[in-house]
Amino acid sequence: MEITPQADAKLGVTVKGFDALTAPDEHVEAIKQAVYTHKIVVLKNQKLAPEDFVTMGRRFGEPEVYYQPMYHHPEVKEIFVSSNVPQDGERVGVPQTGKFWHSDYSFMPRPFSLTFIYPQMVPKKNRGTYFIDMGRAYADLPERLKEAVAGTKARHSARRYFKIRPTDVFRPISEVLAEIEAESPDVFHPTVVTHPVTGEEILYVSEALAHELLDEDGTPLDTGVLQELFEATGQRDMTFTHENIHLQTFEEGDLLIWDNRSLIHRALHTSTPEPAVSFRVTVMDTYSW
Ligand code: 7UC
Ligand code: FE
Repeated sequence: MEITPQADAKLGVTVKGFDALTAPDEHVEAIKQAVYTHKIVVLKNQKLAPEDFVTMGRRFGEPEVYYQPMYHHPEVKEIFVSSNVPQDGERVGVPQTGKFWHSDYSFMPRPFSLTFIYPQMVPKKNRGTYFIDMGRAYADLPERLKEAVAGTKARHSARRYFKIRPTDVFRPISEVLAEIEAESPDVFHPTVVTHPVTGEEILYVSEALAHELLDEDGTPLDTGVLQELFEATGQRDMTFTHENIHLQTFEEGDLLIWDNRSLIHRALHTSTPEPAVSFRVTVMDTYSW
C-alpha cells in the first residue's frame, strides 16, 4: 500500500494498493488516520460489490442507515444512492443530491464521522465535489468573528433541502412541513467544535443546514454574524474560485473517504445532467465530537 499527497492540492492523499476486503488492520488504521489528518483520501482502483462496500465501511466504524428509505440501495439499505439513471425503468435513489454547502447529517443529533463515496457512473464533464476545510477556514477568520461565535451554538435543519417525494404529490405543503419537523426536529451543535483526534478547532456551520446562532442563554445572535461566516469561509462564492474551495475530481475506480467533521462539501451537478450514479456509505467512529 502506498499513500501519497495529492498533487497541486491543499487537501488529501491518494492510496494505491489497498484491498478493502483483505488488507490487514494496520492498513485500515493508517488510512483512517490519513482521513483525520489529510481530510480526504482517494482510494484508487477499487472494485467492490455493494455488500463489499458496506463491509469496507464496517472496518472503519459503524455504518448508519439513512433515515429516509427513498435513498436506499434496493438490496443494501446501508448504501445511499445518488442517481439520475433508472434501472429497469424504475427510479433508484435520488437525483441531484447534495448540491448545496453542507456536512452530512449535521441536522441530526449525531452527524456521521466519515463519508465514503464510490462513484458508479462517472460523468465526462463537470464531475467532482467541492470541499471547504472548516478547520483552516476557522483559523483564517478575523479575531472579531472568532470572538462573536465563541460559546455559541448553531441551529441546524434539513428543511430547506428536504426532497419532495413521489408520494407527496397533492399533499398540502403544511402537512409535509409538519412531517419534516416531526421526523427531524431542529438540532443544536456548538458553532466551533474540537476535532477528537487532531484537536483542531472547526467552524461547524454550513449555508444549507445552519439557520441561526444562539448565545449561551439561547438568545439569537444578530443574523449578520452567520452571513459573515458564510461569506468569509467561501460558501457564498458562486464562481467557486475562493481560495478555500477545493474541487475534488475522480475517475472510475476511485473511492473517496472524507472527514465529515472537518469538511463541508457541495456536489457538482449540471442542469443538463449526464448520467451519474454514486453510492455512499457513512459511518460513525468511536469518538463523539
Ligand atoms: O437529497 C439530499 O441532498 C440529501 C441531503 C439533504 N442530506 C444528506 C445528508 O447526509 O445529510
Ligand atoms: Fe453530502
